Amino acid sequence: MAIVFTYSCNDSDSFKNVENWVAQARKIAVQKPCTFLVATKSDILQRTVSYEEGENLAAAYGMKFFETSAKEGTNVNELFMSITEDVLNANLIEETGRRLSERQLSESQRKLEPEKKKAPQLLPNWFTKICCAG
Ligand SMILES: Nc1nc2c(ncn2[C@@H]2O[C@H](COP(=O)(O)OP(=O)(O)OP(=O)(O)O)[C@@H](O)[C@H]2O)c(=O)[nH]1
Ligand SMILES: [Mg+2]
Repeated sequence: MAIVFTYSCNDSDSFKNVENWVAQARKIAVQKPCTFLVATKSDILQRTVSYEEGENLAAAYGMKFFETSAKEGTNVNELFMSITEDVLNANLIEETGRRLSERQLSESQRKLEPEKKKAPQLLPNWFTKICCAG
């Protein structure tokens, strides 16, 4: 799962709102998501949120940070590649963990179960009867 939090470089209110979105997301996320902080409209010169402010907030939340521009196409592909990569890796780690714990569980269950297999018979019945009788 991935969650992308966005704000506009020219809208300080949208930047301040990120905190609220993060709080909302924490309430509803069922698993640990891959999280991204994305600034939009990075081409605008009259910006009110600096690159450093965005970068610092992302670091504080442990998110990856991208400044993008839909107008100029800046970092759009990079963002989607990063999301795809992180989600695939997270799925792989989760799947591997699940398989490992399944294997460990079945191994520990096998140890708890009494030995069901009959011990191999080394000597035929007629031989034991004759030799061990009386
Ligand atoms: N300069 C610039 N303008 C953009 C960009 N993306 C969208 N806009 C403009 O922003 C206005 C709103 O467009 P939307 O498609 O709603 O884009 P948005 O990212 O949701 O932006 P807001 O609605 O303004 O928060 C339009 O006038 C778009 O042309 C961008 O990357 N750079
Ligand atoms: Mg819009």
